[in-house]
Amino acid sequence: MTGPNPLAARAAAAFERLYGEAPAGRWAAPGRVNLIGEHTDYNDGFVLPFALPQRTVVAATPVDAPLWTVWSEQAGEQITFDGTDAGKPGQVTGWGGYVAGVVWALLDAGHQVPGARLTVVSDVPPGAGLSSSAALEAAVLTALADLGRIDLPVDDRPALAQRAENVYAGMPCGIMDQAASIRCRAGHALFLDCRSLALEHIPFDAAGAGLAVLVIDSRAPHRHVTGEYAARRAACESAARALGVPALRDVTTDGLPVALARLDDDVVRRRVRHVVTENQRVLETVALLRAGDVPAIGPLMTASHASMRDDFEITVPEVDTAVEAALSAGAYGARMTGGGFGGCVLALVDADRVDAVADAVTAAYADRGFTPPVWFSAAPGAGAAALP
Ligand code: GAF
Repeated sequence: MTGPNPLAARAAAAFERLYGEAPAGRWAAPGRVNLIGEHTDYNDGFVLPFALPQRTVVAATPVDAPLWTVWSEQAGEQITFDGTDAGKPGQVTGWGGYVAGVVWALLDAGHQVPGARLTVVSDVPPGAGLSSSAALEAAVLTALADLGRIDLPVDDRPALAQRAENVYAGMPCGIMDQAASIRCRAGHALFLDCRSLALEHIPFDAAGAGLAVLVIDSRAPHRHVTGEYAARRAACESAARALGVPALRDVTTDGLPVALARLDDDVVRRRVRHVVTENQRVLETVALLRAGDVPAIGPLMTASHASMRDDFEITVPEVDTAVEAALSAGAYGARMTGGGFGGCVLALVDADRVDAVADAVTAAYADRGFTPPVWFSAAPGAGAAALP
């Protein structure tokens, strides 16, 4: 990171105010958007997220006891937990569960975890589907690994943070968000094979192509997100079992008609069709970006949205409206990003049309009586790291 970092300064100032000394260090981890590849991660498939400039900063100092004291600016509260709390998944709830979950996952993997005092400051909006929880997990994990000199290769960190969320916080997510927050690189999207965990940094320079990625927060109230997410995951896993494959990743687009014919339930057929076609769209998007043809990914984004709306059934009227209005206003492509049932829409637009497209979405929202959207344009930022 270059230049002054107001988040880091706030985290350090809060640390001094609360604990009466300067922190030993500061660490940052970003939120993410996913360019394409939704609900493919837990099907052993492909994803293509990039890190946002918005990030979570942790200031921390080790202490000599198995005790963690954590203050969060966004939550406006301080919590404390000990080794017994950290040892019992679900014991610490709310935002603190992501912190305790990381301690639990490190202990469970056999590491010596230092007790610590921490302050957390973030500009990743919570509840907007931009992976604020993964950013918190990644920032805390990076901090504790450094403070405890824990020998934990960066390749192994996303799965550890995912376990914190799956087991401690009880959210059955895939690995995309933690991998994005930990492994992304500035100027690149992260092409991740969620089966082998092989990854490739794909240059993604929308600005260089005269374009921008507009991120529109639909402001839709989240509706039963965890339950619906778990239901989608269960449907995919039962379809894979019915088809006799380890995961839906193993159904190819060529093999899709035969696979669909073997499934009785129309809902399950549509879930499978989404996953199989979405994996293919990720591969095609990566090929276009490798060829330097950024505008050409637009139709794949829009097709991904239609698949999430019609086959996976994870969109809501606010996100569909944002996509339609962005496309009508000239976007090359638009799609919901993240788990669904609210959250954000990405629109690929000419750089000089950002305001016009955002205004068109705002006007469409006003027509339908929705809470006005908020938006920003985003370029790929860096993954988790210690700050100078
Ligand atoms: C959420 C989950 F946390 C990810 O693992 C991923 O499944 C995503 O929804 C959908 O692609 O962000």
